[in-house]
Amino acid sequence: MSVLEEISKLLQQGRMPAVKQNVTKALEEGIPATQILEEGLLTGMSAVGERFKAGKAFIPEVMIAARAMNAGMELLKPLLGEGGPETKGTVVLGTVKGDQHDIGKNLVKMMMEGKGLKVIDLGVDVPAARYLQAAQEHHANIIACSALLTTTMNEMKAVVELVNASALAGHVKVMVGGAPVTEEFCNRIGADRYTPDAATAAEVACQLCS
Ligand code: B1M
Repeated sequence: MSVLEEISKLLQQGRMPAVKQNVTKALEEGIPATQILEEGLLTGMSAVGERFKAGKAFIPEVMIAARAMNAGMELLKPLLGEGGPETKGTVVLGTVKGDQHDIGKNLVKMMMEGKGLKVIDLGVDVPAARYLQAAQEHHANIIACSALLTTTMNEMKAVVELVNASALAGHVKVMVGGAPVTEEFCNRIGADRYTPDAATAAEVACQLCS
């Protein structure tokens, strides 16, 4: 098994120290950082995402794998620099105003980063105007809103309305998700895409950015 396959396998097992060791080994073998990222770390994280989507992996496994990916990424970051891979796109992500739930939102972030997207995480309790401000500041392709409460999901409508009334209309897509959110709700408020889980959100975000 090549060192890149080893990294992918160890990441799927959530073995952070071993992932770090093998990333270092791969660098010592002269493998470019971008290749280690794409064929080792991101390949491993994609596989975890697929298993999660199929109900064959669970939240703790995803989080442990993401921790291993982040540890590997830390070693590569200084080498990726300007010659590094173009990010596939930029996503501004947050849990909407009034809502403190962030476990699902954090999973979405991990899956998106695992797909090579740059994620600007605004955290929880994010007012509509803040998404817009961040999207402008970071030239984002997507605003992604998570909500877990029926009382807060309407804040997503405010996000869509603000985007539509701004210069970002037509340029920035709005994605919505979270337990009470449905396809029907997404269509009703005029958001661009609803996705039911974090892995699908990451896939759709990549499609929207391409
Ligand atoms: Co609260 N809570 N909670 N809670 N909580 C729920 C959501 C609730 C369903 C429990 C219940 O009554 N059965 C209920 C909501 C009812 C409703 O409105 N329909 C509820 C309530 C009422 C409350 C409080 C109001 C309770 C109170 O204080 N009286 C309060 C609100 C605080 C606030 O936000 N202002 C509250 C507080 C909390 C805690 C702080 C204690 C804690 C949150 C901790 C944290 O997030 N850091 C908490 C928790 C943990 C839950 C439950 C138990 C679990 C939620 C969770 O993390 N699930 C939840 C009951 C339940 O769901 N069983 C509940 C795991 C997570 C991975 O799933 O976030 O759905 P989820 O994410 C999924 C998908 O939805 C999707 O991807 C993930 C899977 O891949 N997804 C997206 C999420 N965001 C997405 C975005 C996308 C795409 C997909 O695109 C952008």
